[in-house]
Amino acid sequence: MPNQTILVTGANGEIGHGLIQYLAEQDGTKIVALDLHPLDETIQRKCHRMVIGDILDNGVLETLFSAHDFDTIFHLAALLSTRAERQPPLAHRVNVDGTLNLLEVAVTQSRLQGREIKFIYPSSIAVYGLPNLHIKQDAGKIKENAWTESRTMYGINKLYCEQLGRYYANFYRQLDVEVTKGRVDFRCLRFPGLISADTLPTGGTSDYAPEMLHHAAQDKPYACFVREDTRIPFMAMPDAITALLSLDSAAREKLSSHVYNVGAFNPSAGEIYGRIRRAFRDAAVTFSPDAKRQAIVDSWPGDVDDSAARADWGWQPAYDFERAFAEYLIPAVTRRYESPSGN
Ligand code: AKB
Repeated sequence: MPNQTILVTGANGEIGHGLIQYLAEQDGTKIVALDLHPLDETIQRKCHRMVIGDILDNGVLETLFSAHDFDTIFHLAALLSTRAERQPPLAHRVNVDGTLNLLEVAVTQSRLQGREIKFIYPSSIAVYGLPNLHIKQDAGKIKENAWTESRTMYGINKLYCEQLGRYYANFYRQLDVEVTKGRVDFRCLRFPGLISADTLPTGGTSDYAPEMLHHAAQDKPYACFVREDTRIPFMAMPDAITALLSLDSAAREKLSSHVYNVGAFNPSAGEIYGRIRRAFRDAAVTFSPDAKRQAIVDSWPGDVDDSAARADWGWQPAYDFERAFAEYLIPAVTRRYESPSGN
């Protein structure tokens, strides 16, 4: 995607870090980063512009969109599932109102200029809600339109925003007398839990996997807040970035949906611990489930059916469970904590 102007919201978050590192290597790409907090030095210097501001502040968004003609928006800003459960109205404001604000400025810009703006939106396995463990086990790989009765504020926010995106892409102001050219090309991925060697997530409920790894690499004990047999899908961060970029560059006529599952591997918490212990022999993990967070993870699928993504735009993760740990996570996390700055 050479010579594009790209907006990344929530730029300082986990996905933002990985995405900006990659985008910065593309010739001529101008990255405009928006976050509530100043960006880490490592990614700040890769951006054309950094704006410290809130997606809930229409003034900030209007100023941003009057200064730049965006080709693509990666809307990553969100409050994750555990945090959202603690502050539901705030989660609704950030996750839903924030997304609506961005869709609105995006569609306004696209209509004024008579062109399309791509809107890439990470959703989550949190949109699913399996009622109990028996059903979860029997359900196997879940398709996009099954079991979407989430029990979390975050999952419900994401599910609704998927629908908002579909509306903005296809039906926005459908009663207007004049048909205005220009639209939002909304494309969404439902991510599993993500594991990065460079950053730790904050406020999620799949955080036990990355937390276990980062604690072990620092020789710190870790009390895992879910049972050993807990199973949900995960993905290594490089594959998450690949998924976003592949969906972004897919030809629109190939896309049969606005929303796609993407999967990679689905180990139990005990299997994750076993793999970590092969690399860090002294890793000290105890399992002390927190019943409430456990119930959330138990309601998420054990695996997802991502055949639509594979068929439509060639989704294929590079990292399975073994390769993710052997070739990416263990070496990178070891380097990270060996270096004096911890970076
Ligand atoms: C969370 O735990 O909230 C996120 C997610 C599964 O979307 N990592």
